[in-house]
Amino acid sequence: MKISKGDFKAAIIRHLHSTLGTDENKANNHAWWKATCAAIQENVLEGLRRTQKTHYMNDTRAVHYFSAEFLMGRLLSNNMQNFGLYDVAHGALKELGVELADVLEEEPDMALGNGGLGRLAACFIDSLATMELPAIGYGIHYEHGLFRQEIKSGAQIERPDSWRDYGNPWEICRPESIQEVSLFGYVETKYGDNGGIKKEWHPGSIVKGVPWDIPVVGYGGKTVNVLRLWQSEASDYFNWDVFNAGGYVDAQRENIQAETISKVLYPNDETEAGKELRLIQQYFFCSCSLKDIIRRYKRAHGDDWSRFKEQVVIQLNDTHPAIAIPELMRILVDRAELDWDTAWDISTHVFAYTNHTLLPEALEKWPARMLEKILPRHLEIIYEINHRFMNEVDKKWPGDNSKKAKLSIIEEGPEKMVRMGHLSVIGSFKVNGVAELHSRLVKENLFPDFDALWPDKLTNVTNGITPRRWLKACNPLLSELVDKKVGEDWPLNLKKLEGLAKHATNKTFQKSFMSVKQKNKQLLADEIYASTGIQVDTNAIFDIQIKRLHEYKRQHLNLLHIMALYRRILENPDYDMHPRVFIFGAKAAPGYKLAKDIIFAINKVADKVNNDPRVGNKLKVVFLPNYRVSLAEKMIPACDVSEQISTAGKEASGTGNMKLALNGAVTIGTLDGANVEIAEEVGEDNIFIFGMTVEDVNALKASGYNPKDYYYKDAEIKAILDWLETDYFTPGKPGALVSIKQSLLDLGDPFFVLADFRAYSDAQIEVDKAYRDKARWAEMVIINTAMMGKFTSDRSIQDYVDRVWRLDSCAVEQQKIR
Ligand code: GL7
Repeated sequence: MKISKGDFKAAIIRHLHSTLGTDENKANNHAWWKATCAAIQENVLEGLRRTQKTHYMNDTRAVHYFSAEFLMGRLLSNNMQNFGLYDVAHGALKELGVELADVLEEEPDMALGNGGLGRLAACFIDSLATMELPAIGYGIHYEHGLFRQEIKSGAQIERPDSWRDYGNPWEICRPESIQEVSLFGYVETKYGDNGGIKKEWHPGSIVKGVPWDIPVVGYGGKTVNVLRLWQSEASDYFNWDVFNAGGYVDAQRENIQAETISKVLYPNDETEAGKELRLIQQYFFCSCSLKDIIRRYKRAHGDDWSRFKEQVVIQLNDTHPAIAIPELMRILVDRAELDWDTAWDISTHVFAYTNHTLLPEALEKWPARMLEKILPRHLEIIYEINHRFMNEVDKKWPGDNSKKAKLSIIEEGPEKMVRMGHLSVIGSFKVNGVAELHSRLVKENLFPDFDALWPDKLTNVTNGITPRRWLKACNPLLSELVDKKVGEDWPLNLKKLEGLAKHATNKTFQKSFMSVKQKNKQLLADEIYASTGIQVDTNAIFDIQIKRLHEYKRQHLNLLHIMALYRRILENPDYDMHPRVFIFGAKAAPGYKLAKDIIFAINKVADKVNNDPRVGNKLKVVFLPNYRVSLAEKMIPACDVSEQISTAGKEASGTGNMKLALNGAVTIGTLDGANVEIAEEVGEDNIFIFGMTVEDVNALKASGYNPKDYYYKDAEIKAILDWLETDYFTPGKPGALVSIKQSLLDLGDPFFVLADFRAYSDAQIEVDKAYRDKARWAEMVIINTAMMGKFTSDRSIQDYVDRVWRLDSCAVEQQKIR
């Protein structure tokens, strides 16, 4: 039963009155937002109850997605879409004199993640619910998510994010499912009468994990799964037991402030934080989650562990939750008193691990000393896992000590380190990379010996994105057009978009498609003006690079090219190019100096270019502050050219590349990550591929790369880099931008920016040419949208189901929509 506009209106008013204690005359947009959420939440909770009951009755096997990050963004519009209530809500609010668009803007983003890895987790739980798969997301209920970025005089300033300061209407606290987590202390070895030994961990500190559930509504509103996030609190009876049992003063000293554990998200992307608190965060949420899974399992199976591996699969989203492996072993061996082999058999049939990066600085390693202090029993278990594994290595490569050293979980050196990647591979039954190229490099370069040892363990699952958020919700105009051409079920079957391809050369359809793009560009232009005061021409090419700021992503390659264009215009006022607006969105890790310098440089170059009358409208540069999911939703539909220009071999997959192409942008990119597969899908005529391949990069590295060769041979490169040293862009402050030049010349240009510059610049000339041919461009754009079917996260999830999880969907009785 569909809810009517009248009923929905009544529900909103009812919540204004009795949930919020206000009324129609007093309510501001925030109150309307909360009341609308509450009205939708009625449906959400009914769906949740039905889903949980169905899963319980059917005793379903479920996947448990362990992730330190879930970058959810806003939920109201998504939940309305998924229940098919968007138009109803829009109409109901209109009759109340309220604009839905304004109401939606009230919702703070749930930014409990850094970038692609966290957003992938959010897309995956959307697909899991949509595909009616029994699944739970497990993570951390950070009080502060990723910092809010302000730009002051061109520089990034970090401000705290407070996403739930005024209450979050979606989350439900579940005090009935609180867990206790132990930390610190020591391990006692007890000798039994029969000669057996037993280990007992006497923790030095205990904290409480309080679960908050965020319902995850599948498209169609049938299955509502949950994302369960743990918040840390001081334990009630805290250390009395510990204190009395051990009687030692250290218990107090070791006690960290319990609340700090879930206080903040580490703002680093692709770098290992390497901090004690970070390890505690990881252990905290893994321990709570495992105990939660076991509690649920025991409700159905009591102490019979034999079916555990049939019921439970746990996906480790990168190594951040890898400590769950020894934690499950500890619970099974020390608590449930299973023998080691039985416990290991269960464990290694439960865990699977996704690798998201090859960057060495992101591969987690913990000092053994730190583990010993925080999790003394887990370190012992890791040693035991490693000892047995080394025996296995010895069987395969007898007497080969260098193999052992290479494969060991323990890295010997001045400081003994525990390699969490190795632990994850050894403790999992499947390991996957996130795009074809990346998975090949995982096999060939990162874990070749593991691949030799277990040839079936390493596999690929190419990433995907949810088309519900990343086309249907964020681009209503294009969605409507697509509906008319291919029918309305493409959000569930994205391959249907291929039906657009046959219209790609149709003039009328080209016109409609490009008119949608033009309208979306106007909306973004308004947003740009509102947030930066910069006026941009919507007839210009909108060229967008949105992603975390990192040298390997090469925003500075983009910047050097912008400077080159600027210089060409100054040298030749008639320089022939179609007007272009370069738009950036990016946050830099607060401690990443060069990344912050690049943001500063972009803003300084923007100031100059945008205010130089000699340039006119030909060139504009915009840095939109505080890039986040909700801003991405506004930028992506308006993009003409998508910048995916990482050094080949460095971007594991990328997912922004998929979102932009889906919304009718043409990619300029390297053969890296999922760009390779995007190129396969759209065909080489509909993408601008440039620059070195992974093999080229390796060859150049081997032959000895010297960036100065490019500096001295290419006059334009030299002029641009020298320009950075003057005070042209920073009047009165010469040298303010010099760190970029230094990184490229004196520090060896580790990401081959100069080596790829000319190829990039040439490719941009091709882009310019193609755009000026309106018919050709429209065709390219349409083909891009048409051929993105592969990149729905539903396909990724189906690959996980087939290759990793062996999971069945479970139909939940269709709820009444109230
Ligand atoms: C990342 C990769 O860098 C990115 O290419 C990939 O798309 C994403 C999801 O698989 O994972 N790995 C990583 O450590 N971060 C990523 O975004 C932070």
